[in-house]
Amino acid sequence: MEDSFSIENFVGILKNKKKDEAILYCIEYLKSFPNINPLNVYEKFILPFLSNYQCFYEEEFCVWEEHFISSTFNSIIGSVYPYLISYRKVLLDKNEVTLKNKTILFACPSEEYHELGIKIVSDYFYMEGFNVYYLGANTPQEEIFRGAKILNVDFIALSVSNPYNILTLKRTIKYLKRNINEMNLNMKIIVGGGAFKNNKTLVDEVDADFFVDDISNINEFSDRMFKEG
Ligand code: B12
Repeated sequence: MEDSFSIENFVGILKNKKKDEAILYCIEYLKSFPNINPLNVYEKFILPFLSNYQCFYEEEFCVWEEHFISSTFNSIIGSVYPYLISYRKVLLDKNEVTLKNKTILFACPSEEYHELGIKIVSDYFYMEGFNVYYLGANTPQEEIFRGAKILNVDFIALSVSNPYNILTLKRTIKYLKRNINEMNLNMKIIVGGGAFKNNKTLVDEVDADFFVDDISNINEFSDRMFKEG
């Protein structure tokens, strides 16, 4: 079947603020191509949209519009999830993916409100066969640790987009590592997010165990985590 779904159409729909239409566009795409990995919705529409996004109006920034787009994307991501569940089952049945028996908790530290990237990343790890728990934006360090301990996770994955939050990330990792060591737990910390994009030296500064800069590296990285984790 010919693919008539395009990023240009999708951008046009959002420019006109048609939330329902944008959600249905993505769902129609999945229904039209039932054999594709539903993560394609992210790669074909959401990621290219966000990486090129600039305010549709004359002002340099329009935060209200960023909020509108984010809430629309949260609905799309939620609508795609049942498709991910079914498709992962197909991949498992065909032995194209194996259950990793490893658990990852995903969160953004305090004051970090950019959560779309890490939500998307958590879905990629889910499709790689990991157990995932997604806590979302602005999560206090004490709650990240409490959740990680109760859920007995192997990895804590943290995301920071706003460079101002690097200091908080650093403090959070210090707190987590202290508690992990004191309780003799076996948990590793992964970091990623836009704040590292133009300054990779920050990775050493925050003292995480792993850094992944893009979803294109998740497949290779998840194999490594599975073996070394
Ligand atoms: C949407 C958005 C928002 C939304 C976020 C809503 C939400 N629920 O997430 C809202 C409106 C809340 C917001 C607020 C702000 N934002 Co804002 N926002 C954006 C925007 C448009 C898109 C961000 C995004 O989702 N990108 C797409 C995702 C997929 O990319 P990503 O997060 O980098 O994730 C990828 C990788 O980094 C990686 N990854 C990410 N996390 C992790 C974690 C792990 C463990 C791993 C393995 C990988 C990984 O995988 C992802 C896929 O490849 C960008 C501009 C842009 N065009 O990018 C600005 C942007 C990030 N915001 C910015 C700013 C300044 C702010 C505000 C301070 C002011 C404002 N504009 O309101 C506040 C700060 C809030 C806070 N304290 O955190 C700046 C950041 C500053 C900078 N110098 O880089 C940007 C770059 C805009 C700009 N050009 O100035 N924002």
